[in-house]
Amino acid sequence: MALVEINFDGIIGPSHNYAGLSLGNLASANNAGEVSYPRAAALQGLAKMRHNLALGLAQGFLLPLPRPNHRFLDALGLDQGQDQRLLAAAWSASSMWTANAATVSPAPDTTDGRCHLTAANLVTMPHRSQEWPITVRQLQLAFADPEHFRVHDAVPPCFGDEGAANHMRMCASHDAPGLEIFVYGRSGSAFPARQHEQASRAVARLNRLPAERALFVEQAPEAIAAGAFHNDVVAVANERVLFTHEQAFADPEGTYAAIRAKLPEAEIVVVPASAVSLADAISSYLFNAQLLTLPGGEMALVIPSEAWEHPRVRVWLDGMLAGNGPIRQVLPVDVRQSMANGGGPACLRLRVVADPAAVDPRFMLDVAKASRIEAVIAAHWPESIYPDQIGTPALARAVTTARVALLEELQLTELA
Ligand code: SUG
Repeated sequence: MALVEINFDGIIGPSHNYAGLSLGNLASANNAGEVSYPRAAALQGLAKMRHNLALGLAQGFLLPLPRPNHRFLDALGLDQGQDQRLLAAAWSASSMWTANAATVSPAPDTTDGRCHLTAANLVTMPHRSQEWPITVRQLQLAFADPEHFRVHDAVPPCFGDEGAANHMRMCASHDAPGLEIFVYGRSGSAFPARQHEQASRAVARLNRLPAERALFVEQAPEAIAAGAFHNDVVAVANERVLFTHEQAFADPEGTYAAIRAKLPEAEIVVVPASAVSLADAISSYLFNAQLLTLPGGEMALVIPSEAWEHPRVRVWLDGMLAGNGPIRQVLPVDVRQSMANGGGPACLRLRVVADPAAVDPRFMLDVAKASRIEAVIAAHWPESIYPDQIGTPALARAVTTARVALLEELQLTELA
């Protein structure tokens, strides 16, 4: 059985829009009220998946959730118009950011030798708190084989959990036992801490991680205050490499020492604030990157084009590439529609280390299937959404039909 890293990207849903719903996510707030382009957004997402396929990597996907979410509206006693923000919450395509779908502990790390996935409750933001029940149904389909996988419901809503966005796994190679780093926040600034320590600890227990394979680390409060609403906006890890901003963790030196104590081969690449400030890191999304091991063994960093075009970030990246560090390639991708809501390349994917043959093949991507999905998007995804279209029956019909067309194409109508 070959265990490899599979990236499951969220297909960007037909209701993708800019409603400014995420307090503490500066891009979401700054772009509130803009016109969105769901078709272009979804095609950008597919192009990113194709880019990974072309690198020779295993690629999967998760489907958009049904929107508008009538159950959510009914449960709040809303029919139309009384509360534009809650209405927009029921229309959000936010499940595209699958880094927040679940926390994944691969089989080599767990006491029962299965890959565990615990769905994230996402309770801090109303528009995201509705995602997990349907996400669980989808994960149960994709990872149905009980010999290889266990899917858990989200932890109770008293503790906020945002999934893999606040979780990093380090290891000698993907198929070897690893160290799982859970990064939680404490509130205190103008913005909420979306990941609670108790949630992280519960996820580690549910995922059957032995104590020696888990590390719990506090996120720097100044990072949250600067707009790092998830840790994956300021740090990313892959195998033995941690790529991090100097101000990501409350106790950076203590964190690096704890990692090295548990994983002596760890290589920690720290970007100093003097080269790239927290504000630059957050506006460019340098760290919201996919740090990938290519089939030849080299590591590549897939960054948003915004980071490549940022003058100070570019200087730092050019210096890194000219040096002798472990990250040998930088590959920019265009995910601007998602970026405008605070979602870069790393937000758009959930990493699962598993044997691709153990996954339901309907959730795995190849080039031919990418073309079929693109054809459905081109035919059915709205070209644009203006803010005043949210809540209208015409748009509700359009986005519902679009999703059903995709489920039919992929023979996944049990998710209808
Ligand atoms: O939860 N944006 C998402 C972005 C998630 C990014 N994920 C990671 N960092 N892993 C969020 O804040 C904005 C939606 C809106 O405003 O309409 C939004 O939900």
